[in-house]
Amino acid sequence: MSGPPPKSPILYTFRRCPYAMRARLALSVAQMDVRVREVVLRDKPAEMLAASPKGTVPVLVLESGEVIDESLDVMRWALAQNDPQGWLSADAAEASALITQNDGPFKGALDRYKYPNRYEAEGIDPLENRAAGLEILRGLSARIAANGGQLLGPAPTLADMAIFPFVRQFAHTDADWWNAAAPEPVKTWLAGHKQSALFRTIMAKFPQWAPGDAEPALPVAG
Ligand SMILES: N[C@@H](CCC(=O)N[C@@H](CS)C(=O)NCC(=O)O)C(=O)O
Repeated sequence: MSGPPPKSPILYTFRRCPYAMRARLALSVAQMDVRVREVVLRDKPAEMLAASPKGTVPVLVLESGEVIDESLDVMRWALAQNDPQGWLSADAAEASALITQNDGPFKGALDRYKYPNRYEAEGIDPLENRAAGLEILRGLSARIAANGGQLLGPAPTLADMAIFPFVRQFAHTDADWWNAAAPEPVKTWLAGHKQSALFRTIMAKFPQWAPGDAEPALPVAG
């Protein structure tokens, strides 16, 4: 990275990005002192690209200059220091399997359902992709019902927090269809996360950051 290391970790984030949301959820619950640089994806700051040339959010730049530019790594970095709600208490292999399914097949179906024009060359059918996504959600829903409310038990853990921002996007693509077609357990699970104080906290709005601007602190839970 260029320039002197920051005094507090700096988070390059985009409010509506589900990967950035999961990072902010963990940083906030862990009460990390992080400064926010809100990014517009079509106008990424040179400082962010210097720290992480791959150009995706979230990017966390630590005081040491170390850069963490994968959302799950940001979550694990925060929770390794402070995990007040026990998000790391569930079986790590089970959590990884669910997150891999989310970030792979579910995200693939979500994008093709939500943004079919981006995949015109593939000749895809958005509704087939919606059906594929729903099939995955039926599996999550059965787990939620069997485990007492969350994916890996009665209380939320890493998998829930890493996955629900993507299910939220899927649900919002056509809210009427979601309300009619989604299984109740996954609907209730999503509604609970969307209404939580933690989620509201991390959805605070910030203006696009530019060099020289003040850097607001990431709002922390509680
Ligand atoms: N594997 C990355 C994926 C992050 C990602 O793809 N973020 C999207 C926004 S939701 C992005 O920054 N895309 C770059 C762009 O649209 O220019 C992670 O987990 O952090």
